Amino acid sequence: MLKLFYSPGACSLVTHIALHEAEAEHGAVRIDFAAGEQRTPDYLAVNPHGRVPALVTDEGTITENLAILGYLADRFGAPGSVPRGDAFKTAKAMQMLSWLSGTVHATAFAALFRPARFTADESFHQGIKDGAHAALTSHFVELDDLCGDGWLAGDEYTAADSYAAVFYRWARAAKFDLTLYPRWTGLVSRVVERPAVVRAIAHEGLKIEQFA
Ligand SMILES: N[C@@H](CCC(=O)N[C@@H](CS)C(=O)NCC(=O)O)C(=O)O
Repeated sequence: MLKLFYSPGACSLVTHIALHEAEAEHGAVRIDFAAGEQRTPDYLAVNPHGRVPALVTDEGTITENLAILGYLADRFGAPGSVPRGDAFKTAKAMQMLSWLSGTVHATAFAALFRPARFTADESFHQGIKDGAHAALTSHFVELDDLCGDGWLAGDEYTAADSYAAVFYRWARAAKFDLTLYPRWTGLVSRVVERPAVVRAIAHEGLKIEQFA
């Protein structure tokens, strides 16, 4: 059986949602960041990078959200991961996911929440956070522009939409003014109406109101 290692509300929620969308039988193991469980020898044996998500399969362990989403798409072909069967649709979903994961998450959010990843010199941390705040503000304007009445990557619901919902909760926690982004807000309300999303959020002990 598949086993997902996750931390509540972290980017692993994107893969957790995709597992629920696929109705894939799976177990879920919570990693408590506050207790430093991501850095224990037991967890580093699962993911040497000390990050979530990690998905344990019968064939071995897969790390990195985008790799796990591709695996779920190939195995289950359900909405909520990456579209399959149309090369252009796949590429557009991957384009969006790569931007969300590689730029918005790995540079801007990481700099805001984890400036120590960029320098150990604490005297630079506030400057890094200020730069991250400005970068995120510009990313959010772009994200809002990309949101229409449907989904982010073409006409199908994909993991890009659930990633955008995860970011929305982070942005709220970081006290960004979300009223500036009505189209993004609308997208997130459509995402959190989905039964699979409701189940994944409840499983992680989170509340829908944190996303709306
Ligand atoms: N590139 C990785 C990033 C994973 C990542 O950064 N996960 C964060 C949670 S959103 C994490 O595990 N952080 C642990 C830490 O900062 O100690 C992916 O897309 O899976």
